[in-house]
Amino acid sequence: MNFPWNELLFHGNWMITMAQIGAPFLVIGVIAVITYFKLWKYLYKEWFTTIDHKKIGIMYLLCAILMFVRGGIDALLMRTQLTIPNNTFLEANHYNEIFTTHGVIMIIFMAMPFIFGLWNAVVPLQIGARDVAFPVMNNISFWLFAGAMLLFNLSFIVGGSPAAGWTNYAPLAGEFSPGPGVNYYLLAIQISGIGTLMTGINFFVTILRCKSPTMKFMEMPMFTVTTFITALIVILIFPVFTVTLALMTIDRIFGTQFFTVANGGMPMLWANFFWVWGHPEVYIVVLPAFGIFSDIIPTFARKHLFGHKSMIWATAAISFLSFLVWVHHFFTMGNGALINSFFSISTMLIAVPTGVKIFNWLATLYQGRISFESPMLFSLAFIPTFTIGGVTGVMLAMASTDYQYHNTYFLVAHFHYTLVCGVVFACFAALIFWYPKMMGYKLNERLNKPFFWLFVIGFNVCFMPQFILGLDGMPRRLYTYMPSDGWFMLNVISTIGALMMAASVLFLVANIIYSHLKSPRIASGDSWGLGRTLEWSTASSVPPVYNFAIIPDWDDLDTFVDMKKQGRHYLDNHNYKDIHMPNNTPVGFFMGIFMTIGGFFLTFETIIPAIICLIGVFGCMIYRSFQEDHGYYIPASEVAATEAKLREAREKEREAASHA
Ligand code: HEM
Ligand SMILES: [Cu+2]
Repeated sequence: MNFPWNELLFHGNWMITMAQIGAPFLVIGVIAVITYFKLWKYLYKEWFTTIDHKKIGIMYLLCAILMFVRGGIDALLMRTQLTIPNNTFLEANHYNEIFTTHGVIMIIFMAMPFIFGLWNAVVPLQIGARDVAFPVMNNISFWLFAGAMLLFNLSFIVGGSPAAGWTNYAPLAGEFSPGPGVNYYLLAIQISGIGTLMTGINFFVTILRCKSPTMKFMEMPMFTVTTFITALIVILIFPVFTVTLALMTIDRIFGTQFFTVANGGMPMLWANFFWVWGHPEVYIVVLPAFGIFSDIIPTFARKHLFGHKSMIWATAAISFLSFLVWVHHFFTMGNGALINSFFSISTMLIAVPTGVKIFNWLATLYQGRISFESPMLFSLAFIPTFTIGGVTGVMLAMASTDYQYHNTYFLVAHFHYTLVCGVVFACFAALIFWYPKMMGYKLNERLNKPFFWLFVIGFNVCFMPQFILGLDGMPRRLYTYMPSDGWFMLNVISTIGALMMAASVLFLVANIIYSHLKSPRIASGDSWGLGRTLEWSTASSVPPVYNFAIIPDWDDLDTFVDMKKQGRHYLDNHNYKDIHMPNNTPVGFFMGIFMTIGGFFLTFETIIPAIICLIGVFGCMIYRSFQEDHGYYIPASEVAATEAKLREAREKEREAASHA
């Protein structure tokens, strides 16, 4: 085996050198802390091998928040570089690497795992299920994602990061990008993509097969509905990207010519394949975000969602149209007027169902008894800011005018208005909203408020000026500019906004630590006292392992609210039966390890060890196939004891509240 040792330690600038020196210490430090506190066994048994969707959800969210920080640091470095003209803080190639890793990390390793974490944490509970349909596969999905995340981040210190943009267009990403950088991109996204596909299948089947038998399809909570439709999008488009990534990988490693300029390759094929996946991909993160707002807004407006059915149809319409718009990403790349017109019109059509949603949210607020807890604040801030993203999207959808906007900061501002207001606001709102479901206590509202205001104001201060910069002709992916360009002031303002967002995240991190130490623990499952859906009907704030001792009924959207009003609860039914539960398993963890190490060797184009790792992956599958694992039963008596204890805790809490 001839491993390219010389490529491993590459010479970047001082930041990379520092990270190269620091990373081993960080790893040793983490290992030392875990060993010192004797946590290995606990972590392995309770977390790494877990098949409990609640725990897998938390692991996804932890990774997503970590990646938000990493992607955010990338963003801050870029904003620092662009603050003044002729800046030499980052040189050109390093800037290219940073916008590439920022884009990939934010979309693939932050937004998606954030959403999947929330699916895991919430969806089985919203449908009255005991777990997902395929709990072991769920664990495998997570470890493929986590391994891929590690692999991608390794590129920063070992071998060098990709620098061809998150879109990775050929031929730049092909023959013009030697070295391991683009291979990291291809293999990390490939590995996490396989996990994503499995997650899509898992949640599609879970919602079809595991929901409470009384729950009708058109009356599922909106987060579940959007999850269902999104899971279908995942199933339809991820195979496309799997193949596309594989074609580019064999182009680069084995010398095929699918996307090359010479020898009959077709670089435009990449652009088409990429966006056939890439446009629906952004809906994979934004549709569940719409679902989150559709659950939070009614809760804090104390009304049910206006136009529930139209919301479902609008979601379906958006997802259908999302497959028919991909060419709007390259109107300027020679498609001809007829094709551009088709995609121009199909893109604008998306504004119609999206508008339906906006009006539904507004109508839900109308005459509601609104209270302004921070999840609601994020939802309210979302409506107008996202509309700016939508309106500028329609502007970009006009092929003829897009010749002006294309690849300028106008586009950068537009997609951050959709991705940050749509997805990140929703993720934060959801994190705060469902935090007690995951952790058993709330995040401190007093610390949430500065977090909210700094983030939302900082966001607008950062990205509003970029619309103007774009109209003034500032191209995206530009590492510096001249004083005579006249872009100085607006860039300064933009950077100030980015700093405000960074400061806001410090409040979030501080809050997570503070609340862990100080927040009062909640006994009731209905942590906000306003819950409308089944996740709030559980016996305790963090549900017991089996979620529901008795599978709850769901006759219509107001079942839980009506029962609360009448002083009834399905928990009053004590007719317990034995509950069947699946066992933990190490296969996912080890498959993740094999895949990651294999991906690493393939990144450095060393085939034999990569094949050995692949055999390891198959070995795990074979091991699992022959393993006899029928799960285990929690006896009815044990369920009764647990439920009695939880009931007592709830009663104590209610009494304490009535005395207060
Ligand atoms: C929250 C604060 C954020 C800031 C300050 C920020 C800033 C930036 C900057 C400065 C660029 C480079 C623009 C250029 O040179 O062309 C960029 C690109 C990008 N950002 Fe962000 N961003 C943020 C959040 C996000 C989020 C949450 C996402 C996705 C969920 C995202 C996705 C992207 C993508 C896809 C690109 C394009 C990368 C490329 O050109 O290949 N960003 N962002
Ligand atoms: Cu698109």
